Amino acid sequence: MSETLSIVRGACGHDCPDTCSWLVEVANGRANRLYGNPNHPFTRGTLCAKVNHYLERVYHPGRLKYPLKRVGNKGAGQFERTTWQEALAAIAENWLQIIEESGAEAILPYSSAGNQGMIQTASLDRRLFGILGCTKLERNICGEVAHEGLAATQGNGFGIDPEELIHSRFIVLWGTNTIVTNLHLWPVITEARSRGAKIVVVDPIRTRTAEQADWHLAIRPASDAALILAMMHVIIRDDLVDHDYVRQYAQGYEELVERVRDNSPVTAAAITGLSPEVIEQFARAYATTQPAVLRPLIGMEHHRNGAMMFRTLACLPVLTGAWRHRGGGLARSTGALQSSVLNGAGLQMPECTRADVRTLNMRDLGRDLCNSELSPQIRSLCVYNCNPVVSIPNQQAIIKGLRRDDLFTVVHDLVVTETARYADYVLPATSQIESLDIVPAWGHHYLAMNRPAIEPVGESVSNTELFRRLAVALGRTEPYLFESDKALIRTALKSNHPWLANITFERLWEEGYVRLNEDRDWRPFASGGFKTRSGKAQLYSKKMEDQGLDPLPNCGEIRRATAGELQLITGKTLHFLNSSYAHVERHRKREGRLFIELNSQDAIDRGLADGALALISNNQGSIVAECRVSIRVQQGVTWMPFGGFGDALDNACSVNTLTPEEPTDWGGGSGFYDTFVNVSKFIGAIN
Ligand SMILES: Nc1nc2c(c(=O)[nH]1)N[C@H]1C(S)=C(S)[C@@H](COP(=O)(O)OP(=O)(O)OC[C@H]3O[C@@H](n4cnc5c(=O)[nH]c(N)nc54)[C@H](O)[C@@H]3O)O[C@H]1N2
Ligand SMILES: Nc1nc2c(c(=O)[nH]1)N[C@H]1C(S)=C(S)[C@@H](COP(=O)(O)OP(=O)(O)OC[C@H]3O[C@@H](n4cnc5c(=O)[nH]c(N)nc54)[C@H](O)[C@@H]3O)O[C@H]1N2
Ligand SMILES: [Mo]
Repeated sequence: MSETLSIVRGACGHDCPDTCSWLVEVANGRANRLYGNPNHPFTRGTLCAKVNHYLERVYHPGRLKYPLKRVGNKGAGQFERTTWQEALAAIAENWLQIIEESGAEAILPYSSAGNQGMIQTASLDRRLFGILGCTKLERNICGEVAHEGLAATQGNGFGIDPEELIHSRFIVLWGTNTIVTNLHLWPVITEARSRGAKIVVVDPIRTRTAEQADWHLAIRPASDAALILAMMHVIIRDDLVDHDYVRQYAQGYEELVERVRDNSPVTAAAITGLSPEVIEQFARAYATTQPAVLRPLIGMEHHRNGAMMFRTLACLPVLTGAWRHRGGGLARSTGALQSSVLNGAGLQMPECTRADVRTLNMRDLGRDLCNSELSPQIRSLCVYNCNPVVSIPNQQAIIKGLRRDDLFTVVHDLVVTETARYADYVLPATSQIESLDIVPAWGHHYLAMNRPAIEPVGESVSNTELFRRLAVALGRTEPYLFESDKALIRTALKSNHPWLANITFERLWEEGYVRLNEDRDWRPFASGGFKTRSGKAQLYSKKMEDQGLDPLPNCGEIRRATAGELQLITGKTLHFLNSSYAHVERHRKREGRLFIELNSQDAIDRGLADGALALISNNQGSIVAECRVSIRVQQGVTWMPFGGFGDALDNACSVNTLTPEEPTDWGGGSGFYDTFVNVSKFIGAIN
């Protein structure tokens, strides 16, 4: 029999800035190879340490092939196979009863960006839960705080195209570990370096990226705004201001001058742990080298004062006029920009949702599930595109809530995740090579189409298909709840934005990816154009003043450890993608046991040696991890990997056992990194 071999163009759907373009070789219905598409200008044919082995995820023995129904206790992970028909009927019956007895707000749909394809992230789900009147979810765990912080100064969260960094001469990677988390930007940066650019990293941890940089400023956590205020002090004192730019395009310069007068490098040194000389040198180098670009991602936003740090950071390129220069300014997520081009509202149809429906913040899941005073109490949870037991703060509260006998939990995922173990029904989801989508990127300006390469494995269904089936089971008849994936994609592309002109479904289908139509040399704020009410950058913000906030940039509330405690930073790892891949042996082996990195002095003070087991605890819970004495961390700060290390040490925990539901100053995010812990020798056996 002759083989039918085809190569199918697709795109990675993981929650990552790179959105790699890939090719899948399929023979007789089976994917045999998946590799990077060499033609994609940004991802250039390379995939990351995780996605290089994506087919192990697709064909993993633990992959869910049919719906499961719980037979054991919640958390025991005991399920039996059931049919789609039975599962859907049971879910619909349960939900209709809840709606009748408590109202639809007692149902909480809970999702994030586990699949960041546009229609699989947010389309039919929003329409269905909207029309039912279920509780709305504030999805602020990633990106929103940074966006809101920048918007306070700029009016929006836009920045330059990261590919434009090639033109930069001074690149500051500010709280981002590019080599691990944003791999394909690194070649752009090294190319800029070969053309003479200097690479600076501002990070409390000596990350892989910091090691590769020309200059690493090992700042104390959450003190960045103090550094930035002192930089502005130097820039103003030494008259390195672009007065012409500031006069034309900024508001509040005089007030800013007053604000930074006392924020000298000496003052900032005491807060940041950097020497006054380093701060002086950094400020002058930044202001006198053009084009200079700031590249922050997630690091700063996971602190209590996250939004204020971004608001303050955004003042720098205004003061120096860096926005004028090609490759200058600030380059953060391109997500908001891509969203503004595409027709997300057309997909989600917010008009389906009543305005008076309550909203809960995803950060507070544990607290809300355990809160019997909530009116109405959460009686059912529907989780998809997310694994909150691993990724949301206060893990033990989430688990306690999920154990409630009177909570009906449905999880749709590819495997029985840490969250799914507590579900009443677990429904099988397709992988990226089994479903259709368009995938906007938050790390560049290309829009991709992901074509399905194989049939769904087993009885798995995509998110959109799940919500069509649920709509039928619930007896809904509105045609917009049943739109096909192709129709949804056409809706997403239906926008009058010039950057989308001539970018059609057919073209994406044929070419796999298309660059948005913007001018290569697009400079969002070269000549003003800030999206604030006045059209000017807000060094002084009347809007913030009206909201009762400080109208000027400041340090925000910096939390510090009390005696004996250490500040715990948790971050992304090379072989896991957030909570994902922990079940794949290869990746698990590479990441090894859960560990904690301690500075040598902090280790000595606690009688801990390299390789010893440490007990890490605070008032929320405790966790055991292997101690690594490390030069990466400064005294007073520790680092642990975030991800599904679960039973690596037989203690079914993630670092989020220790992180509190600390809200950020504004933007609604989580102060994950303002976690303080006691670390001591672990005595006893692990059971
Ligand atoms: N302590 C600490 N906590 C953190 C962070 C940190 O740095 N430290 N980072 C935070 C950040 S930035 C983020 S973005 C979050 C990420 O947190 P999550 O969104 O929970 O993590 P992911 O692993 O990206 O995706 C979640 C799930 O989506 C599933 N999934 C993938 N594709 C599909 C699909 O098509 N359909 C369905 N139904 N499911 C699918 C995956 O299998 C996975 O189980 O974690 C946050 N939590
Ligand atoms: N391999 C891999 N890649 C990923 C992910 C993954 O899990 N694995 N996750 C994806 C997701 S969802 C996201 S959001 C991105 C995130 O991409 P990054 O933002 O690069 O992610 P992190 O590794 O959390 O890096 C944040 C850095 O900020 C530092 N930091 C912490 N606090 C402070 C502070 O107060 N000031 C400063 N200046 N720095 C600070 C941390 O030490 C860390 O090195 O990565 C994406 N890419
Ligand atoms: Mo994220």
